Formats: sequence, C-alpha cells, structure tokens
Amino acid sequence: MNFNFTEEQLMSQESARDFAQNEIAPSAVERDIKAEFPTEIVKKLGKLGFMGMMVSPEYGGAGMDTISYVLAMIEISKVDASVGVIMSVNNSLVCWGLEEYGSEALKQKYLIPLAKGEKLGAFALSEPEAGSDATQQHTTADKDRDFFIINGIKNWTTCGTTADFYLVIATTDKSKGYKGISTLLVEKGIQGFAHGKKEDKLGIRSSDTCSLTFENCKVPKENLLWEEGKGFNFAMNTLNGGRIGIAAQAIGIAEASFDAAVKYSKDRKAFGNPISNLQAIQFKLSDMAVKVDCAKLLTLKAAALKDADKPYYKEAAMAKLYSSKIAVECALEAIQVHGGYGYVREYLVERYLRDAKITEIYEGTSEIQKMVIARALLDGK
Ligand code: COS
Repeated sequence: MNFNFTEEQLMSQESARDFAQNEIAPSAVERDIKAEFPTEIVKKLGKLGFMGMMVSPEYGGAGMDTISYVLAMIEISKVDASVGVIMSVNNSLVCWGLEEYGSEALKQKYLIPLAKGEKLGAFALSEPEAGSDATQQHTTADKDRDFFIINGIKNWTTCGTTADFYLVIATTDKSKGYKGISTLLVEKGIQGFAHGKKEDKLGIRSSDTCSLTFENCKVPKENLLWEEGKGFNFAMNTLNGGRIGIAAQAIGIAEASFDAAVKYSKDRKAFGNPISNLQAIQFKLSDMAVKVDCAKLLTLKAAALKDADKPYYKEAAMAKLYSSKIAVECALEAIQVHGGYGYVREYLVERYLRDAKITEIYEGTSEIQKMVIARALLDGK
C-alpha cells in the first residue's frame, strides 16, 4: 500500500471537494428537510465522471482506481451523505456489477449511459423477508421461452423511484436454494413493474428509497447477468466493493462531524475562554481524529487490495464495520461538543448523526460484517 497518492488520485479528491463545496453544500440542508432528490446535482456529477469512476473509458467511464473513488466519496459524503449513497450505488454496485458480469451487448446498451451519468442505476436484492439472509429470495424469475417472467417484491431500493435500470436478484430455480438465484437487468417502464412510495427516512433523506413490485414482468433472456444460478454470488461479490463505498461515505460523515466540532470549540466561549482550551473537549477531538484516521487506513487498504486484484472481502467488511461505527460515534461526540446547539437543525451535526446511522445497516449490517470477518479469520484468510 502506497501512502503517497498519485496525481490522478489527488485530482479526483480535489475536484470532488470543489464540487461538493460549490454545488452540493448550498442546497443540502433544504433537500434534507424536504426529502428532495438532488436531480441536477446527480446530472452534473455524471458529466464530471463521478457516476462511473472505475468503469473503463471504453464503456464511458473515467477509468480511475478504487482509491480515487474512495477519496471522492469521502469528499462528497462529507458535505451530503445522501448524494454519497446515490454515487456509491451507481458506481460500486450497478456499474461494477455490469462491467464485471454483463454481456458485451448489455455493456454497450446499459453500462455506457450509466457510466456517463446519463442514466441512473439501482440494485434490488433486499426483500420483506430477505435482508441479512439474502439467500431467501421470494422474488421469482421463471423462464418462458426467450423471456424471464418476474414476480415479487423488493425492499429498500436506493434510487428506486428515480433509476432507469435495475439489477434485480431473483430465484430462477427454487429447488437449488441459493444456487438457483440469478440476476436480471430490468428497464424502468416495462409492463408489470412499479415502484412504491418514497420512504420517509430518519437520515440520508434526500436520497430516494422505495419498494419495487413485479407482476408478470417480462424480461428478455439476454438481460441475464453472468449465468443462471450465479445471482447470489453476483450479489456477494458486488457487495464486497459496495462496502468500500459505504465505508468511505461513513468516513465523510465522521470527518464532517470532526471539522464541525473543531470549529465550534474554537468559536464557543465558556468560563472566559474558547471551550477548545478545555481538556474535556480536547480529549473528544483527539479521539475523533484517531478514529477517522484508522477508518481511512482500513478503507484505503481494502481499496488498494481491490486495485491490486487481491482478495479484499474481509478488509472491505472490516472497513465498513469500523467506519460506520465511528461515524455514529463522531456524530454523537460532535453533538456533545455543541451542547444544546448540536440538537437543533441550525448546526449541521444533528443531520450527521441521522445520516451516520444507516451506514451500520445497509449493504450488510455491522453484525453481518462481523460474521464475514470471523468466517474469513477462521478459514485462515
Ligand atoms: N464474498 C464473496 N462470496 C461470498 C461472500 C462474500 N463476502 N459471502 C458468501 N459468499 C459466497 C460463498 O463463497 C458461497 O459461494 P459458493 O457456493 O460458490 O462457494 C456462497 O456465497 C454462499 O455462502 P455462505 O454459505 O457463506 O452463505 P450464507 O447464507 O451463510 O450467507 C452472508 C453469508 C451472511 C455473509 C451473506 O448472506 C450476506 O452477506 N448477507 C448480507 C446481505 C446484505 O448485505 N444485505 C443488504 C443488501 S443492501 S443492497
């Protein structure tokens, strides 16, 4: 692992930072209050290459490495974690999944507009009865000559109402258990496919989360990714990279919390001096800084392994487990430093806490990350 970032990695970090400060920050508070999707921001992110960062230029992407992606994700999420999750899902779940496992025809038709940010993607794995135990796919995709007929319900789909293309995981052969699960690409607007209402969430409110319903939805057999029976492996492999993205999102929130705590502690006076002079506050700031740095190192390590084509699933789980935990802790401590002001909307830290919590839940709960890590350790990996 190289501790010196390349020119390209630094450029990606800097342009994400500029974009976040200039284009995302001004509307972040209002969009959170109104739970309003950042349509124009996502379009602009696409034009700048942030929606298909790791996709090869041959397929319309920016051809960057995972480290650049992590650095950019941190900067964007530091300002607005809702934009962070939209970017993460499109990059690490949808684009990566399609580039890795899609046929050439699927890549030409769907990956190129997704990577260019002209279209938006969603990843539909979770169901009312399939969350942590993702093998329990009740959604079915039955083969009927040249088509798959999809029936079922998906839950918690990020960009569920706004996406154009959906990667849908469904059971194609129930008798085979998880080896009878497959992945299909579904286009918005096809008959029998509908989305539910946008969920009213605690945090990441301006991102768009909803359920999806499929009623005899006819999808051409060419829309199958990888091969029949590989859908569970597809989901697991894709989520490994997704967890690096969510770890970076969590670090962004933690860093924003830290910065806010530092600023407030220098501005706020108590007992005749800025509260940053108080050891009680200094200890909080030190603890936060150490945690943020540890989370960054873990996440960059997972990214570096991925870029080097080495196994990274254990490291990705460690990065997500730790980064999400410290995002919640740092947001809580930032509120504590702010006292009563931390509890009201005027200061941003209450949003950081609301946004941080989801990082311990989606793309595998913290308990699932611990299972993944423990199994890898016991297997000697
Ligand atoms: N990376 C790659 N492959 C993985 C994997 C991982 N992290 N975890 C499991 N697999 C593979 C196994 O190698 C096995 O493949 P083969 O049959 O080809 O050998 C297959 O998946 C089944 O593995 P296992 O028997 O361990 O599966 P379990 O049912 O015990 O589930 C967990 C494993 C719990 C780790 C998995 O279900 C999981 O990650 N759940 C969380 C899902 C999730 O993140 N949901 C949120 C979605 S938000 S979009």
